[in-house]
Amino acid sequence: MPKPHILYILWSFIILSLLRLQLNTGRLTRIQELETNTENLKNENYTKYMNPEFDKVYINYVKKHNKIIANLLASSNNSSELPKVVVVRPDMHSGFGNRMPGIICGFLYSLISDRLFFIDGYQNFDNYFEKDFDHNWDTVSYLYRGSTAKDLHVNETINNFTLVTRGNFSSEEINSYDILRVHTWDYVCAPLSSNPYYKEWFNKIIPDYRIFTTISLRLLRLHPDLKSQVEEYANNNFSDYNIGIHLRERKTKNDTNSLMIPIGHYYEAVRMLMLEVKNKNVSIFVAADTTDGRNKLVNLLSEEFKSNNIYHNNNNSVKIIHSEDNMDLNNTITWENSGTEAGAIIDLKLLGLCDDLVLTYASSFGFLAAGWSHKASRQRGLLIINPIKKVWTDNLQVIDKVWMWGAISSEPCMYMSKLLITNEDEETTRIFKSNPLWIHYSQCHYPIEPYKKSKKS
Ligand SMILES: Nc1nc2c(ncn2[C@@H]2O[C@H](COP(=O)(O)OP(=O)(O)OP(=O)(O)O)[C@@H](O)[C@H]2O)c(=O)[nH]1
Ligand SMILES: [Mg+2]
Repeated sequence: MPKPHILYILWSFIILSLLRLQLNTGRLTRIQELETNTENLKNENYTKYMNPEFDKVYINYVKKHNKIIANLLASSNNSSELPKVVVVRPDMHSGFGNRMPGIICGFLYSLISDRLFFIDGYQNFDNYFEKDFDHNWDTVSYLYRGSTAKDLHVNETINNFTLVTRGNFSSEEINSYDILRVHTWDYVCAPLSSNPYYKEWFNKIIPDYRIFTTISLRLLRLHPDLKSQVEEYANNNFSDYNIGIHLRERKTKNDTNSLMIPIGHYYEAVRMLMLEVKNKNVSIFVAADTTDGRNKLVNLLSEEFKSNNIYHNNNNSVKIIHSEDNMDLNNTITWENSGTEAGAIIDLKLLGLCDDLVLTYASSFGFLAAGWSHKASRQRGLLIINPIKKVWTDNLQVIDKVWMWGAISSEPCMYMSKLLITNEDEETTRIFKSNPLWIHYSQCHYPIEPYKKSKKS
């Protein structure tokens, strides 16, 4: 039989080991949590975009959502009262640039109106994003069959801009609806940050007005499989300094979308940027919607930085890179666009990791890349090339109407802001313009000429 003091030593050893194990497990969980929260992408320390005030709001929302839904679905629940909700129905046939803005708007509406947030009809969402709470409308929609609903946005047909810009989402009228619905391609919620009812909230929670970035980095976290592909690509291909280009050629050929962005203009923008880059290893990352267009641009750039390098005095090494090789495949989800969903989302994230971005107003894809990024707070203005109308001429040598815009923010534009300014009453327009970003929000290609509704008094 061991002596009592040996037993004591043995017992202390077991207790200490258990304590160490618990400490380590605790630390591991915390590290894992941190990693998921900050997206451990290349140059994490530089690219971290943290907003602790919003994080608190988000974490509380997640807890609230999970608790309410668990109660609602519990077999013991016999209350007939349903939680009020915001439901976003993204247009799956359009691309990421047209799907994500509405999702971010819907979540913002749900936060300020104290409603639960759901997404309706996003096939395979879980393959691309990581979820903190179940926002699939299918989970609860059967309970809402007899419920009252109000459409806040239905593309260009219905847009309640007076409500968004200066209305109260907690009013009796709005509260009388169980469901607020959002169906849009646009970043239509931008004027909410002008709304006097919510000014204080924004000033406290998202004071820099990077609303899209703040929300998207929490709500639309990349799926770990895709995240590791992005990390691997960036680790193997990105350099000290990265310029991202988004080339968009394949626009549909109707009146409003008959837009052309000359490849040469992207090249000119990069030449301008490179004037300021010195003593660096540079990567120029080209994301494009066609293989042909991408190859043309890659060739132009390669030629520039090989034999005819006017920047050799700047002592840079330059390599031109791209990721997506499936642009000749048919995307079965989006109409008219090619490539794969995974390829597009990887291109989006990689663009977002770049130090400088050259984009075009012809595409919301690039704007999304700029906003959906930890680098959003560091990027100097995006360089945005205005598309030109195809009918003008195909001969780029005679084009003299060229616009380029260095944007002040990484927020997406709101193409319907021009409609708001043209059609809403004076007070709504005045309040919208109290927003420091109103000019930025209003710089979009579409509609080029805002159509006029009969003006309200
Ligand atoms: N992989 C990849 N896919 C792209 C790229 N550009 C466009 N696409 C594909 O084309 C789709 C374009 O749709 P959006 O993202 O909505 O962009 P948009 O140019 O505003 O499109 P519209 O508003 O419909 O004219 C994307 O979702 C992708 O599927 C690119 O650079 N890389
Ligand atoms: Mg678009």
